[in-house]
Amino acid sequence: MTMQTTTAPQAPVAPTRGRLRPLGQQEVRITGGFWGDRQTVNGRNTLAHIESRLESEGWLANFDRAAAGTLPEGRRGREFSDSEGYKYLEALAWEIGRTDDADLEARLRAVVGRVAAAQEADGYLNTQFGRAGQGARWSDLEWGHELYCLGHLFQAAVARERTRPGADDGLLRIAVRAADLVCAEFGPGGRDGICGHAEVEVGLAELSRATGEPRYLEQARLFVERHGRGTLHDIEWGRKYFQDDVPVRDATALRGHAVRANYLAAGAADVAVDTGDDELLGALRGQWDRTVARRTYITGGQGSHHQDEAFGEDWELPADRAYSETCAGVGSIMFSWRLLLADGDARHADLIERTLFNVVATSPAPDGRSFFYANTLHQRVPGIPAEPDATSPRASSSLRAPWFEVSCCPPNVARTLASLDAYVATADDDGVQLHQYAPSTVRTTLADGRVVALDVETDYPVSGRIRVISRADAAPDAPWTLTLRVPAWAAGARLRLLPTDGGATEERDLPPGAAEVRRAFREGDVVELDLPMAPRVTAPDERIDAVRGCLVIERGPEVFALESVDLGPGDVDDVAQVALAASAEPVERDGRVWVKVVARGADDGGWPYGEPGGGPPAHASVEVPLVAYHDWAERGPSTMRVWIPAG
Ligand code: FUB
Ligand code: ZN
Repeated sequence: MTMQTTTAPQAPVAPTRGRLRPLGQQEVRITGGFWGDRQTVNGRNTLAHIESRLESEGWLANFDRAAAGTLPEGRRGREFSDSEGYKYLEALAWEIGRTDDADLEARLRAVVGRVAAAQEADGYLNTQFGRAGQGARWSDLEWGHELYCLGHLFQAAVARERTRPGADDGLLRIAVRAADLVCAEFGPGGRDGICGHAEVEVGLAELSRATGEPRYLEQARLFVERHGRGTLHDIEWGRKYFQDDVPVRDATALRGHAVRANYLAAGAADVAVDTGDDELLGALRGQWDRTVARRTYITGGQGSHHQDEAFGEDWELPADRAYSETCAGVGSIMFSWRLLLADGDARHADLIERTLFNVVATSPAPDGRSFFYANTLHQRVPGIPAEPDATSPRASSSLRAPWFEVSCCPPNVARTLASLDAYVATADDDGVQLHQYAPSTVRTTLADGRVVALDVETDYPVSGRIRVISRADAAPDAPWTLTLRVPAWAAGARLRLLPTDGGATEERDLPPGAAEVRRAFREGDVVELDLPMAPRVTAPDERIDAVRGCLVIERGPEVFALESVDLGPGDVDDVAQVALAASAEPVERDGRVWVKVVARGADDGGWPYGEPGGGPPAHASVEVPLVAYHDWAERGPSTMRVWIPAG
């Protein structure tokens, strides 16, 4: 902990202390490429799509009914539907910060006005509870989601305040009034309870940072500390579903519902950092380590159980039953980002990259109007396309769907993409760190006044060449340090320094981790990073029983999959019939990754067990193209597998 934040960055997370200082939208901009394209689609299509579904489902109208005093009659949606409106507001706030779009500004103000009208005189805000004919306020902490919804409201208000400080739309005022009520109800001497779905913790902690109100941080701390004391009822999946089984500081891994677990860990990290609770922070680091080592899919996805949307036990990572909810990926990024800011450890940025490319990027269709909720790693039967106007039952859609009865994932993707600039780079007292590679600009001033201006040019992950160009002269006696993340998969990375004054080029090999270049950068100096992008074969730890004997092809940060639309036509049209050929070195050709596979006919034997090495005879090997996992299911219904049996 070396640094005190001075001015709030336009970023979702602004800890008061930490190894790294986040840089916000005013200092870092993604200017195009893989992520820039997705941000554009998000801003142009996804936000409008979300609003139109919030309207057609009646979830925004719930606020109008609350204001008119007619609830509960006509209330639509699940008990947590208010939160989707708040996540939408958060996404709008970041997108307005990014683009200054007048139409989005008007939409945000209109929705905020409807939310404001629904707030009660004492600050209470929820359309599902508290009126005649509804459950009493705070009467169902296990499932009611009242505090969860407010956590999302607080994050939306923080996004607005950080991007448009002092805006007169009233969103921050709504949040503060609700937060004051939460502190009065659940503070010292109040109700000794927690929400069955963590989220209020992370919202309160950030609202405290944004407003300077210490009571909100203290309330977040109380909620974190109350977990694990069994204040919630036991349920069929046990209290670990709510993380109410073990105190946060005593837990050794994330467990239970995967979104809840990650949101709680993120909030606990905020509390630990801002209160100087190193014991708690240490416990969270340990939980992150074990969760990543034993409970995370190769995509970065988390959650192996459909029934309770939960983590499995260590090594329980079945590909065909992967739940890997998109929201759990977002939550994992939230948790990892907070540890990265606290510690500066590149492993946290590695997981963020893996999860961004293989969970967050996988969820939305290219047009940004349909989404994966669960992200299976093995589709055994072709999915059924959802009707454009359909509302799919939660996660049961096997293809992307435009909306869900539980539609937490689409607005979660939207707010993540709209705020993504803030996850690219950070600063410390001696320089700037690049964590994610995208065409981008970085302009910031270090604590002592040294100016850093960088342009990042890259087509990553198409190639692994990243060029960082200095756009400012440092005084000769004022060097600073540029730190570049070398991902753990990037064995053989090389760095080249090309000084603008024609001085000698320096070149060196880089081990994975953080690579530093320290110098008095001159305008025009170039640092070139070359990450090896040849496709590679990855094997699982043998303790992951479900995929023992299978391999994955990866290339850079992207996981690849075999999709049936790339097989056949012929008698081999299903990924179940295919194994990697013994000499399955992947190659790259025509912009695609290819592997040799051997296929077996579809005929069954009478009994699928027998001598080791038996089974139906294999055909001659053929070469097939793979698809980046984030692009699968874009060419019609198909079967798909990420883990392919080794032949
Ligand atoms: O309970 C609110 C959200 O709905 C959760 O985060 C998701 O897993 C889904 O169940
Ligand atoms: Zn979700």
